[in-house]
Amino acid sequence: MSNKNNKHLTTSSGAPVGDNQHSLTAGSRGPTLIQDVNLLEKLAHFNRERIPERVVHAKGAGAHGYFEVTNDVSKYTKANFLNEVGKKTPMFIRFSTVAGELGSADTVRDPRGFAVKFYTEVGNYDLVGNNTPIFFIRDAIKFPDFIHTQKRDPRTHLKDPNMVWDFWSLSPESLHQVTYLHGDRGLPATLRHMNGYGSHTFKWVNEKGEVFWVKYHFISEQGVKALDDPVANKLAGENPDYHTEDLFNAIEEGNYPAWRLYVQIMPYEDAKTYKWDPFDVTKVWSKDDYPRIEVGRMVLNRNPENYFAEVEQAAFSPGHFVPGIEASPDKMLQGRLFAYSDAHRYRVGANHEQLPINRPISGTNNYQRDGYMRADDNGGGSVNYEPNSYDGPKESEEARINPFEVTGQADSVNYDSEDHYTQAGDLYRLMSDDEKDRLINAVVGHMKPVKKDEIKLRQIKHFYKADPEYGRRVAEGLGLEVPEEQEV
Ligand code: HDE
Repeated sequence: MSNKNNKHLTTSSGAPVGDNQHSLTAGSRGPTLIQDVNLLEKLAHFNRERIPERVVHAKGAGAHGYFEVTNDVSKYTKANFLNEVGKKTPMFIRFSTVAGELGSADTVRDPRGFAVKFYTEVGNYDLVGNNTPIFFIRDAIKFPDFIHTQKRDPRTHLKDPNMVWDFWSLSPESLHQVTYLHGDRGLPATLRHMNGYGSHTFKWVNEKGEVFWVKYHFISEQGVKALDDPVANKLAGENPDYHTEDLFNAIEEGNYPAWRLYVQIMPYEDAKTYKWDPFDVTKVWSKDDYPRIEVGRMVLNRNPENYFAEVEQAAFSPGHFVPGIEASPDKMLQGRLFAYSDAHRYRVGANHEQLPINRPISGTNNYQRDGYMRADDNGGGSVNYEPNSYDGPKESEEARINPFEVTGQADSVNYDSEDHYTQAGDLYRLMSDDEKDRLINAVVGHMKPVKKDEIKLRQIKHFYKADPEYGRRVAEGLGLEVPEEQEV
């Protein structure tokens, strides 16, 4: 009796199961027998079904699709998957909220993760971004503290706006993203109606070794639409999986969502003189200075067959580069280069990249061996060290990173500029009147429960410095005066 192509129920060791409805007992009313190994296995495996949820971005939805090159950008990068118009690369995306736990609601005010894995012919390239082009902080060392304020109060186990606004009011670099978050982009109508951004500056290197700085923009072909607070709050209660369901149904019905990928390209030397530090992820580059150039089109056309296997186990890392794409000195990006694979080794295991969803279609060839859950042949009898005289895999010249100058002293230093107000004010002034109304309502609603006026006043000062109207309207909403204008 082979289990191959018939429907015999088996244990996880492949043995056929005699009875899956009744535990084995001594007599009809006797105690259960420990030799009922199917019972023991089922209960024991059930206890181990959950793996640790992501410490951030725990709630998410994923989809498969393809990326097609629509414009030749080979003069900027030698990246293989971008080197021919019409070239298609399979990809997988995972959208997510940031602060909520695995079972939390989709329609909360929060940035949305926008993590793309390109299964290229020379390894996986992961672009792990958000639906905002910027971030709250600009040094990785502040991230655990920032996330603590986004999660639950250690005593009450409740979300606490006191922590959130205390941290933001003492970290003025957050003002731009705080404004973005409380505007319409913080409440996307669906995952299909939002843009995605790499956020950081990355480095592109072409065949000649010329280097360019680049920022990625995924522009939704569905357009950008937002929910307003009352609708979002109602949905959070009635259908906490509203975005997940919408994405799944759209793809199931053949209504494939698509995004156009553009890049902003900055010549290497411009970084030294540009008016904004191009490696400060709380700031954008003006599109007037560096217009967007089209690269390709991403289409999502296949739902996961199994959520846990494909979405829960997906492991993205900003450190998954391919030749032609490299890191910039952005301190947040640098910190992320360690954090993601470290998180996956903890959450999914040392060999998480052997799981089907993470496995590169280009295969792997290295001297790494053993470790938990080795799911391949572990290199068989092949040589497991280098250098060796046994024709083991060798380095590839084109994968060497492009050497670059470093200057200055080793030190813990701040960025050059503390102007966190110009770009936040520009964003405020770009908003229509009704979006400004929604923004002020969202900020006031979020700040109202904060107990200490000191925190509120400190934050109002930041809003005021971005735009006096912004500050005044928030102060009014909170029944406070803008601190003495000359103080600001
Ligand atoms: Fe993340 N982030 N992050 N993040 N992040 C994670 O990786 C981290 C940051 C983002 O769908 C974690 O697997 C640090 C910026 C997305 O699986 C973790 C810093 C941006 C996802 C982690 C940041 C992101 C994550 C949590 C400060 C947008 C979900 C578990 C330097 C550009 C990916 C995990 C998915 C997930 C660390 C900041 C986006 C802990 C240290 C900035 C989309 O590794």
